[in-house]
Amino acid sequence: MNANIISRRRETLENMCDERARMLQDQFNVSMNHVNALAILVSTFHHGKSPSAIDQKTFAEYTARTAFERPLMSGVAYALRVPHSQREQFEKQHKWRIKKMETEDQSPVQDEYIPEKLDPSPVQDEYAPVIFSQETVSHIVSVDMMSGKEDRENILRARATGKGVLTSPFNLLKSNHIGVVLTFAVYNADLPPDATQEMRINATEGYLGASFDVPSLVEKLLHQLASKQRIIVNVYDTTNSSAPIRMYGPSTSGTSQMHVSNLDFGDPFRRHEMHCRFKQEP
Ligand code: WA2
Repeated sequence: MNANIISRRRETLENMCDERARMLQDQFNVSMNHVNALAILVSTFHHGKSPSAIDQKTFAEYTARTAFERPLMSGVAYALRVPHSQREQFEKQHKWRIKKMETEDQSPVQDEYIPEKLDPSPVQDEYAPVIFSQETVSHIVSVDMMSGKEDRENILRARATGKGVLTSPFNLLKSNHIGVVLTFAVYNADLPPDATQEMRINATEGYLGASFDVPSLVEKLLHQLASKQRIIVNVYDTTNSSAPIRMYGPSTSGTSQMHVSNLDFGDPFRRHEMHCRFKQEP
């Protein structure tokens, strides 16, 4: 093939890939900013007012009406920090037990992930039961998010850093689709930007989290673009460069030309990439 054609073809692939990566990154960034604003909303109107101006009904209504602001999030929820010493009082007040998250050996039908059927959480130093949720993730209400490995790591890192943090890709509850969870800590005080980890941990009231259902929401995004049929798109978590985790797209092998576009989802602890290839050889 003519060298000119080859280089034009490579340029087209690069442009298409960079455009898609930029779109995904921008939509992630606006979604993340809105989840950050929700954490401030909970701080201001739940913890900052007595009595609280937010209950489950208000939270569900507000998060449904503002869902368009978070195009890459399948749902948002708020988990309260509950030390073991306050568990009994908390459960009496809410009239339900704090439940343990169960990811394996759940009911065979995913739709039957019903919090009422879960076991109470065993004794722990502290818990993070979900008290408010968007309707789309109502199945996590009353579940202790510290009882799930990925959610727990996110909670600990969010509250120690004061930043929005991301999990590695894992299977989300109920949908069983691969996804990532974004978490912001909610504090009881306006902490100075240079607050120590210890100050942050002590000031923590709870955790505002959002789930990003990667296959369905990335598909929806890419579908909006023309000439989708021409390229194959994959998204990887490349935090561990020797063991990248595929988050989106078909499992692919082959020797056809590939372009890699960088993705920045705003958590310096994680690395992501988009890989693009043409479907057909020239
Ligand atoms: N949200 C939705 N589906 C999930 C999930 C989750 N976590 N974890 C597993 N499947 C309330 O960080 C606090 C949301 C966790 C926040």
